Amino acid sequence: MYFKPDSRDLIKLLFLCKMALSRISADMKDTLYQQLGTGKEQGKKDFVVLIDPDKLSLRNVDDVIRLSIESKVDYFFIGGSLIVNSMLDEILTNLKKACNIPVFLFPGGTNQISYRADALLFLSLISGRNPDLLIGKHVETAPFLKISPLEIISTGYMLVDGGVPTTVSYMSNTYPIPATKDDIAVCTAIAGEFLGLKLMYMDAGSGAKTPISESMIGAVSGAVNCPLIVGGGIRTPEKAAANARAGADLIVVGDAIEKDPSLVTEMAAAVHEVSAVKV
Ligand code: 1GP
Repeated sequence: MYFKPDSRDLIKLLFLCKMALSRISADMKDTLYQQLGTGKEQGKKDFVVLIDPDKLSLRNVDDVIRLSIESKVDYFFIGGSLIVNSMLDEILTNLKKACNIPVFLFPGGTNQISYRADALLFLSLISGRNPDLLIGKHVETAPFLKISPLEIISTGYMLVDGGVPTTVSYMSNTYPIPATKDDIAVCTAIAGEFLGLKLMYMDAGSGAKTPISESMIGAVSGAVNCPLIVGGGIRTPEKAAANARAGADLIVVGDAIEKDPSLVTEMAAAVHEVSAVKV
């Protein structure tokens, strides 16, 4: 007895082969975290546009997406300390339709999770002493994230005083690290890395009056091996570039771009200019 395939069997077989091949190629593709690690090793500097669905008007979202594609923005972060509208899914759908720039969720709360993004910054607020934001919310969301297609990246989140009380500081009920205390920032980052956190995010908070100093960025960057994200109150291409030169691997800007989307072009160019890898 032998098996004589008919055309339907062949189509089914081809379909199964295609599925298997796409699964293998997906497995072989670098994760976003591996991509960040390789970028850091090569001295690549990334520019990240932060989209806060509460703040950015839909008209501006389209401009920001178009300019980000043209300017070769490396990543989008999406989230906010207090999302009160329901635009998260809609903006993610628009982003994914328009381009293949990877999108990270930067959640300010457990309601800000969507499977339409690529990855999620699993934030532990290590500058604060609020147990809910160190481990509590993580336990609540863990079972959902475990079965999600999102790449989960554990991230030490360090709030640094930016000269004005920020929404994130108020909502998290924590004090930021004082702006001039580089040593506290360094010890916090080292402890976070010892705990196994894979990224560090130093944030002066959205709309900070004073962005994080280059001295603190340099000190933290010299003390940990993991990729370093810096954001909060960056308003000029010069400051974005200075942060990259000081040791930040990813520079995040939200507020200034919400006010003037055309800034994306200059900011991305300024950060990429510092990069050892030409973009
Ligand atoms: C805030 O780091 C981000 O969490 C970006 O800050 O909105 O001030 O650019 P801005």
